[in-house]
Amino acid sequence: MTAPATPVRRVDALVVGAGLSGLYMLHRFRGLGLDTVVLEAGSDIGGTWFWNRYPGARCDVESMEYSYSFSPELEQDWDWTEKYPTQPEILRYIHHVADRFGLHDGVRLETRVASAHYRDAEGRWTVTTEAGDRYDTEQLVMATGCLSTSKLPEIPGVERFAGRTFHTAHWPHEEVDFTGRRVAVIGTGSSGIQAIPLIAEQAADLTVFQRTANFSMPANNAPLSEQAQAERKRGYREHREAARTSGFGIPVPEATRSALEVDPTERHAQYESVWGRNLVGMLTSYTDSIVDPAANETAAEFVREKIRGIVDDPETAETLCPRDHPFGTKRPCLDSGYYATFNRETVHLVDLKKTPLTEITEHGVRTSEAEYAVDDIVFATGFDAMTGSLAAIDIRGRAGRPLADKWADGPVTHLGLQVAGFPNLYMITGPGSPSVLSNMMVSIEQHVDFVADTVAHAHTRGDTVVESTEEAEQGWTDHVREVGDYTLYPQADSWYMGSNVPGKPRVFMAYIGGVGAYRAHCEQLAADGYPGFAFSAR
Ligand code: NA7
Repeated sequence: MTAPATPVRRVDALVVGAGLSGLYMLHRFRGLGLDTVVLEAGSDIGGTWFWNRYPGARCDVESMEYSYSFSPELEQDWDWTEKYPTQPEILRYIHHVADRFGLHDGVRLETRVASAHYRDAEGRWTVTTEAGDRYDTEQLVMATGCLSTSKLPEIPGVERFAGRTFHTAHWPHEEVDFTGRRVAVIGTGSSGIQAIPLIAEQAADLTVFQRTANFSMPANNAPLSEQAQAERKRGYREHREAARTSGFGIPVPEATRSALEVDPTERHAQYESVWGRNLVGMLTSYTDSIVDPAANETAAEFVREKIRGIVDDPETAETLCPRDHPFGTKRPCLDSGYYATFNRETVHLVDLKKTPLTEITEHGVRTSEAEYAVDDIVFATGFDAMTGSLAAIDIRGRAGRPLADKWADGPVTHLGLQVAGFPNLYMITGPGSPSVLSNMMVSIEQHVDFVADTVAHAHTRGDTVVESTEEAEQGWTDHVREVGDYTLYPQADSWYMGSNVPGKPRVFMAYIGGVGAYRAHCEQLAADGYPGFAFSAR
């Protein structure tokens, strides 16, 4: 006797991921009357903010900017407590939103999607979970996040280590105590830079293994005063509009001059005025900050001076000074006491550029020069960014073509939203959209709204299938590359370029044309009847 096949559940729309984008997509699709299910691998909603619970985990966009704008009542009712929100506070906010808009019952937790196959004849997708459940859906939205598939260092021995290991992106739910322990942290991106000062407060001894020195600016985080909050709330609508039309999704004054045409004293004063206040301002102080190496170097050297001013030991300070990539071309960080942590006697820095990691041993971490005995290892080694979570699912479009095959040389997309040959498949903040080069909330809402509006438009026409054309996709992919090549971004070995994952094609995966220009382009397409999209009925 064969086991009966799992019944297929037929829905209008299936969303993968219950983070900030998946939940808003659910809300919008329900508003269109679509029977929608969200499948979420985690045991609770929240996406990035569910998983990344390491000490010091905090958003480096201000809380009053990093929040939904779709509901004026929501933004008036919710009170943030700090300038930059902690992970627990963002998670509480996400739960508040899910409660308020009745979203919980649309989400199936602990459900990881294994495959999604398009059925040409019917114009529908079959989605199968790892547990073997099957869904038949017209619309399929990948709200899988840009930074959700974590990576470990590519060195042998992790399983051999006798002590405790942690990855910042899979932190335990219970508190981890490092008191009295010898700890290694590998990785100095945003996660490492946020966690290191707090781990150092507890650990008996902390060794930081740095492959690339990063640029970081003090967050100067503080409680949000009632007055500041009330003031923003009074002008919230205008502020949101300014964010939507800005470059990075955070309103800043527009630069008018080259960094090289102002005298050094004035330039220094300008950097001082944004230092510790506005990270985007450091990138946008001058028209050529991110396109001209000499202009960029003025900002880079300003940060190095700050590092030398904080770190007592000159050799350690030099090791912490980034020199191998232009300022801003790897994600610059915000910190709370990161550089000063290296003034503690119990904290040591190992430069992996000089002495590379070779293996994890039973007792600790070995480099080409020495073995460091530790009790705990914290991997702050980042993610297979932008494409990792899509690659983890067996996605097949028309004629059974795998997405992996289509993207063998790097992602090609139309607007970072769709892929030709994969009808009705949408990505929220996918590669080729402003995504990680913007305030994610602004980009998420724009993408979700565009998807909902496009689906509604198709249905109004009596169509059920929307697919980007090959020409539109090629045109957009070329445009993303051209705009990227105009900047210094491709010069860095960054996760924006896929360089942190061995074997990944080296392609600049985000759109740096700005969220305002991107939004205007999308709105124009919609106003013109969606050129570059083919509509049909099944
Ligand atoms: P990141 O920014 O990718 O940082 C990962 C860090 O781990 C970075 O310093 C890496 O060095 C380092 N790393 C990665 N692999 C290795 C190996 N094999 N050996 C040594 N060091 C390694 O991830 P985060 O989690 O910190 O932050 C991700 C984003 O989340 C952040 O940008 C914000 O947008 C929020 P590398 O620089 O690759 O030389």
